[in-house]
Amino acid sequence: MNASKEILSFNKKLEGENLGPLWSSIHQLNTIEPEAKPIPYLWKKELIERNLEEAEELLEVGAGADRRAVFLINPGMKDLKPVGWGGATQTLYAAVQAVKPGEIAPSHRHTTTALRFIMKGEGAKGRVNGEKITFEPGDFLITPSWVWHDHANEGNETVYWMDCLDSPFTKYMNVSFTEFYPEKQQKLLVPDDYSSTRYQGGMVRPISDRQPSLAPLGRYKWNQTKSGLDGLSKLNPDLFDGFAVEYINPSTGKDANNRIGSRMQKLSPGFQGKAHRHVHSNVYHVFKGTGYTVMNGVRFDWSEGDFFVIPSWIWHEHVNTSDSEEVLLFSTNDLPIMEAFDFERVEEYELNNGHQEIKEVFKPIY
Ligand code: GTQ
Repeated sequence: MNASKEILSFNKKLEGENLGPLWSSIHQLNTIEPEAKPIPYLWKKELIERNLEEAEELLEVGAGADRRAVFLINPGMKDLKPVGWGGATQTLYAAVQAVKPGEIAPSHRHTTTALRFIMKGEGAKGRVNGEKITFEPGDFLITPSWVWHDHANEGNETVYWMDCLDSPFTKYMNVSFTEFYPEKQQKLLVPDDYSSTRYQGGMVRPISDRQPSLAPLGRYKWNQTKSGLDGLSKLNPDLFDGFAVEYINPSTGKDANNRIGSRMQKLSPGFQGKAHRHVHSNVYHVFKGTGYTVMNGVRFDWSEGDFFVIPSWIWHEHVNTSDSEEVLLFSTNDLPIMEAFDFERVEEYELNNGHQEIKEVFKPIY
């Protein structure tokens, strides 16, 4: 609406009295489409590694620092305090954590929910909910809301993994509680790798789990995820995402982590995905391979170890640029939250046989 001088000064007076003029704000409140603060962005492996190495020199985990992790800040959220609400997207926090041999990241629990994808290094042992869990590259782990967790490196090399939490969401909802365990490491209550042993079959559940629980399984081994992908790869790929699987809670069939979705997807050599956009947002980690993702007409080139984000309602399509090597992408998403509130929508790109025109190439910081 074209506001007169009188209306504008009335608006100003209202705001001074902590009231809002709906006649001038209604179109910003009821937007035609989401107007996301986070933007499509990519972080190079080299940039993250260089800074983590510096942090490895600078601080010791367990003696001063609770965790050594460098998190991704979406440039569009930078003005939110503290430090962008730790947001890679509007709901998802993502980081790379490094634990050196002998270090123990002390036990705590929080309402914010978390998951990890192991990138590099052998010897990591996590304690989650009274269970000691061994994790290796390619493994996926969950530490759900309000469950004690601490991490140790009992090996000879630094271990690196991706953390993903829903902290921007819990921050926004103002529901972030944290508690510290009285000792550095929690007491073990069950045999080592207990939950993976119980769910070893993959397709059958212990009879006592007829009533579903939040986190019956703590760790998802890489070879089982790979086997799922290998099976799918004998069939036709999804036009947008290639061959993709989701990590699930084996007692409910829903997402492994109740508030964060997670996937592993394979793009066969030469795969050229079609474009679509959806309300849920994603954080991607390139586990293997090289390629690019076009987001709203900008090409983001990636290779092994890089991270990139697809915020809400951004056109995107993935391409594997190699004609011999496959691409493996690990990703997390806020689809469980979007679905819980009936927010999810998906739209396919109709023009140009489903492919965007590339107008620009993104230049990352190295
Ligand atoms: O390992 O518990 O990257 O609490 C951020 C918050 C990791 C963890 C993060 C956390 C953790």
